[in-house]
Amino acid sequence: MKTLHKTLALVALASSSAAFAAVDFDSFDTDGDGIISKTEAQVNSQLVQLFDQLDTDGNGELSKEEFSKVQ
Ligand SMILES: [Ca+2]
Ligand SMILES: [Ca+2]
Repeated sequence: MKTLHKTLALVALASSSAAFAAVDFDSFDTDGDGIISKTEAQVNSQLVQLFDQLDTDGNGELSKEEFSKVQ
């Protein structure tokens, strides 16, 4: 029973974080150009705080690859 609960918890965690990753980039990228601009990031204060850290090439925009480091 204990093991089953552990497994279920892991499955729930894995599927929810996958859903988060799949949904979020596109929901932030409101103009659909494949990158998140600083303006688009404003909707999430956490993302605003992380923005400069995530923007590893320093071009002021987050690519899908840069954004994927959020997880
Ligand atoms: Ca965009
Ligand atoms: Ca960048």
